Amino acid sequence: MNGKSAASLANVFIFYPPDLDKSQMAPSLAVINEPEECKELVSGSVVPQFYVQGTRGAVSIAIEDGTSLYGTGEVNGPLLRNGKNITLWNFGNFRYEINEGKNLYQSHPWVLAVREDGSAFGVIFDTTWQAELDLSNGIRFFADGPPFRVIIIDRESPQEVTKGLAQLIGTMSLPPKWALGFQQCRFSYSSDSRVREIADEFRKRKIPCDVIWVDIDFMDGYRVFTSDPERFPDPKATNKYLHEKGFKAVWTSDPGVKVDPDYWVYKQGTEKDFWVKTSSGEEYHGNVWPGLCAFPDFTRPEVILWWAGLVEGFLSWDIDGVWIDMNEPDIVPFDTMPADNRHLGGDGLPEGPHLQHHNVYGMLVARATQEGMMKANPEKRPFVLTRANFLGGHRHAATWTGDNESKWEHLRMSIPMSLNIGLSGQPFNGPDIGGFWGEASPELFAHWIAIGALFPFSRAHTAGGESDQEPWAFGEEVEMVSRTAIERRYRLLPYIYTLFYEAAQIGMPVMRPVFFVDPANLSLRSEDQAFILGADMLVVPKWAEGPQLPTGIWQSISLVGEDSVNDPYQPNLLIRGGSIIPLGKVIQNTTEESLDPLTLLVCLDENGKAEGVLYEDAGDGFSYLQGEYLMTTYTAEKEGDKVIVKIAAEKGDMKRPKRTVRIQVVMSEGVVELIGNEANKVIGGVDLDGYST
Ligand code: NBV
Repeated sequence: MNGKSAASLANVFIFYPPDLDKSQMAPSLAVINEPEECKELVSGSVVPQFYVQGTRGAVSIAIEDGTSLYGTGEVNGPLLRNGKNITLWNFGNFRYEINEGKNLYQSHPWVLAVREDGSAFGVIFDTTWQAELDLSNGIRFFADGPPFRVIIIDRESPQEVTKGLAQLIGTMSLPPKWALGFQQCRFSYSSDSRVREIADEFRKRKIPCDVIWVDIDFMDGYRVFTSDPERFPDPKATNKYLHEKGFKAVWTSDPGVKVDPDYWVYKQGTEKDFWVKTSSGEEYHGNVWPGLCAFPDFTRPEVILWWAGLVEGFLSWDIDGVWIDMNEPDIVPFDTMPADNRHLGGDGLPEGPHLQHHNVYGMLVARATQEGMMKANPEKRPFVLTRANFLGGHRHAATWTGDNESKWEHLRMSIPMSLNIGLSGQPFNGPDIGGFWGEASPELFAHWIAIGALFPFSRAHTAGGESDQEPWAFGEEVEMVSRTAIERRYRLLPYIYTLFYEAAQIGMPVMRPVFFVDPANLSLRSEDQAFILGADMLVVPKWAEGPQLPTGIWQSISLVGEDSVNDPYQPNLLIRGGSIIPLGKVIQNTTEESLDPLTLLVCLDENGKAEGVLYEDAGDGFSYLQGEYLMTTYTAEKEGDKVIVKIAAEKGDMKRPKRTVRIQVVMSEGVVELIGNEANKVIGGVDLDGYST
């Protein structure tokens, strides 16, 4: 899927402005599979109008009445983007407040438009320059740079457009399974002993958790890739301790390198002349955590290679994942480097001002980091988390939505934010659970973790100086709520992992808007309190006010003994009629065996049928690419009083594990269970005698 090649893609059209000299066009950093140029337009398809507004290249696209707009990347506000105006200029916008929150940490020059009849089109504005997207009157886009091309995908549904986007910009690679577990962070666990304490608490209290994060205070004077000799004297030993307890460790890094002639990273970068320069050719310095910093020019391939080498060294501490922060780049206070700073480029990427390369700076740091991880551990799937990114950057890293605040408004907003990021090509994302700035009340934290445990990326975090936000920090009741929420996630992991496989294959988001169930149903178009996980599980938060829910059969389910309908905190989880959802058992982390027993949760449609898929593999490494996986399609069908559950299809070379299979048929009257056996194609027949279904 990922790789430059001319591809003939259904209903994808490229438009070039008349004054664009294609030979001068910078290679696209977003689009990696070049579609063939379309010579003839299909009648009725969308045609962009190019024009110049002042010094800016501009495009406008008219939309029919009743068209709903989405995507546009990481943005605040509601799911529906009609009427919104955003700036594409990556920005360390803590609390999402500065510039009225019009630009956040990432830029996605992409709009998904769903017409009244449920058909859809998507638009890529293929430029990296600072830009503005105005959705107040159709779709208008203005870039502070040369003319740029526009790519339009016009298909029968938003799902097909989303897949088309992935055909052009590539898909994420399959993450290691542990990265889908629950994760705990804070700014900062200040010492090796505090990290160990946190890990011990999770295990002692039996709250499942896969990852402990180590934030900037481990560094020696905030010098990236160093550790403080007092507080973290032996990072390898810290990680060994975590590994022995079944945790993975993610440590942070920043692109700003302290200007210090005695610091090896700064010395190397200076000797090699790798720093970004000012317009007059001097080494540019800006203030970040360590004080004055120099910034690697990541537009240069040799700088990417050098940084990848540094990351490789960093991983010799036995780090499992790398977190990249401040890579907009964020320069304190509230700024970035001057727009006329120079980047040298290379490998086809043109030399140019920061105004041109700013929006991809963070993405290039992510790319270098991912390459470094691959160099260090070629046999493992890399896990990188980045704050800044650009359309297509999901190929290099997962993301979180930056510095939110512990307030209701941001808990509510986290859902449309994550949905729109998912609709912009990045399936692996989520907010800081509990909120970063400020103190969450026990009530707010309980609600936040109850929903946050169901996001694709699920990590609790908080800012320096704020009170603790671990699941037990708010007393017994919230601890219980947290445990239930996280246990629910762990039971759902086989389903979530299967969704990630789908995302890696065809680019479907893991967390999807409710309107995906029925794109022609206009009443669902602005629903952004409830969402669906994959296609089969509806998630309705307890605080949702008048949510617009899809019609059809949806049955509430209980995963760990909770009452999904009446629990005051846990969102109501509903399974779609016609689907089979695979569940594991509650485990404390993903190093434990989860699929014996395997539970198949079956909910029949009005014709008495259901179908679902389970994807399994080693959970890490690349043997799955050689066929070492097992993908099973299960079907269920009502025959007389019995529901017959079968293996309808299987793919992959992995041997089917011997395990117990619990079939649970969910009906309005309750759940009927049968223990089945995968030794035969028919796993079991559940007797529904006495139930009406
Ligand atoms: O590294 C410290 C923090 C980090 O915890 C947070 O998640 C980032 O968004 N970082 C920002 C830098 C300082 C924020 C005040």
